[in-house]
Amino acid sequence: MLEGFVPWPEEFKQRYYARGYWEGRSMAAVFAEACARHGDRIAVVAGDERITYRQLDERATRLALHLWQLGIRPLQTVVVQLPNVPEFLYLYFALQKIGAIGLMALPPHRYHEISYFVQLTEATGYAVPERLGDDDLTALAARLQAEYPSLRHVLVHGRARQPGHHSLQELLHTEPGVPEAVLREVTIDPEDPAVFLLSGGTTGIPKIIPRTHNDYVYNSRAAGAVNDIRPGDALLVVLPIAHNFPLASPGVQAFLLAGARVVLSTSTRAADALPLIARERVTHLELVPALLVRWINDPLLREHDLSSVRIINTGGQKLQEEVKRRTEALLPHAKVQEVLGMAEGLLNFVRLDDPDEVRYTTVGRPVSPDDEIRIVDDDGADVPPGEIGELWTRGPYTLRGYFRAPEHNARAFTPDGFYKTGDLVRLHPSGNLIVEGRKKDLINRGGEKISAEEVENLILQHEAVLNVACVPMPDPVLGERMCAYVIPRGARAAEATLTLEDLTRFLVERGLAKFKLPERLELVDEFPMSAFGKVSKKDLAARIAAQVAAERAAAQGAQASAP
Ligand code: OOB
Repeated sequence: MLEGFVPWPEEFKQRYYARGYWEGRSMAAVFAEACARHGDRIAVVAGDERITYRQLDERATRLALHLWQLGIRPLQTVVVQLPNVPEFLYLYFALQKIGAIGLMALPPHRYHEISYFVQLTEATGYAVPERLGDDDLTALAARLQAEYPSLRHVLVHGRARQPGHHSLQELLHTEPGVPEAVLREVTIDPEDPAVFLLSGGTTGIPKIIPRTHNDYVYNSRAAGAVNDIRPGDALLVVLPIAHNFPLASPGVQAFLLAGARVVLSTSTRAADALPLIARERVTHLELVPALLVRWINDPLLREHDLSSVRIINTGGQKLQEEVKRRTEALLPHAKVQEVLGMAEGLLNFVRLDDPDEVRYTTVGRPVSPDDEIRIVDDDGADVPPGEIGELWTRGPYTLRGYFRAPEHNARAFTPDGFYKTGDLVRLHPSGNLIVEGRKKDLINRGGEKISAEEVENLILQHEAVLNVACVPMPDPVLGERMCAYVIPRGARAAEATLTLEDLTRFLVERGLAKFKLPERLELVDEFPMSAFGKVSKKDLAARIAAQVAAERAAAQGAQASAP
């Protein structure tokens, strides 16, 4: 077994096999079977390229042989940092065929994060595009190779210009020097990690989440089962493909298992994505709220025929009820289906046949009958039904520990294996969950805790507000006060007229306790985003802290120089 991987205890393994959640097969075997079954159907669409299931499997096999020839072996890690291109998929499945582990880095990661991943996993390979934005990633790869001798192989999407780097496209066009028979000799234990995902935590460097062959296949089967995926359907992959949501929840994996199509988009712009949806008759979207809000506010929405879209999954952050209703008014053929998911495992989906009121106000319920859930108070005691507590979970596809992180694991898991999500939830009478915020998404105003989410929900009801994020700002007296960042509705931030006084009046009229009033309003045109596209409160808090410090320094300077 891989050193640093935390397995499920034996009794749980037995239960998950006995109930059929775990198939005891490698991902390679499961996807090879799907490719054989759906042979000439289209699996992947990328630009003008259409790739059949057979071609997908052939190309992955060819690449697998090259990787083997290079010397990559089972349970070695290859950091994969590629955009939404077919080569991502060839490589993803190629790594599985040789039992190697792809670590799913996101496009914005740079030296700080990647060096940590390489060091911790002793990665032997790193796959990059030639360029990402303004950055030359092959130069970053070369630097990492100089620092980490384990990193022997760099695979480039594009031209390989450094000695020892290999172009993925060239490998795909070259006959490998080893016979296909070597792949039959590769032994893979389905209880081993198949993929390393990254935690979506908004503090610190992401942690590494091992997903095993058994659990990650089940993850997609269970998510697929509640998403009404039919053979002619098509999923738009517009979020970064390396993230659990578009990759496997239900994502690429469930769509390929169903013999459906995945349509790759390298752009999130409405001008690019909307015509693609229309052209490919896309049936399923997976979006973060910020992206959905952008698209439904774009005048282009009315110019394209989007009537093929039946299901819009949103996840990653809370989607406001009002946005769900507006989306369905604009796209009457579609249902919005929210998901509370996490790379660590647990997936909650609203069910398509839940009553509208439940669909609009909850984030759904677990997809597996053996997902165990507890909602607990600060002492770890279960709260009465309907009350707010932290969500703890364990189950057949939820990790038992981050990779090589024993100290963190001691805090993030209970002794009996529940993962402490940090999410504050409560049980709706329907049995679905409602997210009430993050355990640490609090502003500590002189000891009084203010839930950012609670205040945000009220501010969102103001007609001049399109979106809001409340963050702590440092204060010499109270420790923290609350600052509200607002994106105004219908006006650029520079022209908007909303003031803190307006907002305060509005909140007081709604009966908000005085100590929960925001004490500063910042109007902005957009929010900084995390690597995956979630609003980054960490960056907003840093921004206001820097601003407050600068203002204080300026004020002191002015005082010192006053006559
Ligand atoms: C997804 O995964 P991660 O790992 O990037 O982030 C997980 C965290 C959750 O613990 C929760 O704090 C937040 O993101 N979250 C939501 C949410 N969905 C995720 N918070 C409120 N409402 C929601 N609907 O974000 C992810 C993984 C698979 C599918 C979908 C999302």
